[in-house]
Amino acid sequence: NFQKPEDAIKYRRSAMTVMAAHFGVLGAMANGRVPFDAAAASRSADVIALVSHLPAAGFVPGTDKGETRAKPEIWTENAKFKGNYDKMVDAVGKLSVAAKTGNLDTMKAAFGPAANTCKACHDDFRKE
Ligand code: ASC
Repeated sequence: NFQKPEDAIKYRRSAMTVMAAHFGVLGAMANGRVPFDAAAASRSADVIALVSHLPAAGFVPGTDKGETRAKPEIWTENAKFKGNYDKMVDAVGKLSVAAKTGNLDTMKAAFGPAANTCKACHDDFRKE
């Protein structure tokens, strides 16, 4: 799938960068920094839900060196990593459903749990 280890690293990081940008859009609405825009929230949540499936393919063995903060535990505790990952995909799927209601409080209620799944995996599997 990838020619070189750095290609896999770049791929997964790029996907997570896209996710973070759209989490930023939703976060700004959730904390009131920008007015709630239901259509924009729905689009951002859809991007996150779609792109959430992509980083997994980039975590190929032997890609814990170079431009990455990936911990070796991703591979030595791979079942735990996959469990965290699946919780993230599930939570951002729920976030996209919530964002489509057009109700800010509903989106906010799903945003916190989704962000927590990002944080949980970073705490366990990402170096400072
Ligand atoms: C983001 C981002 C993360 C998560 C995390 C949630 O927007 O870049 O890593 O949300 O901060 O706590």
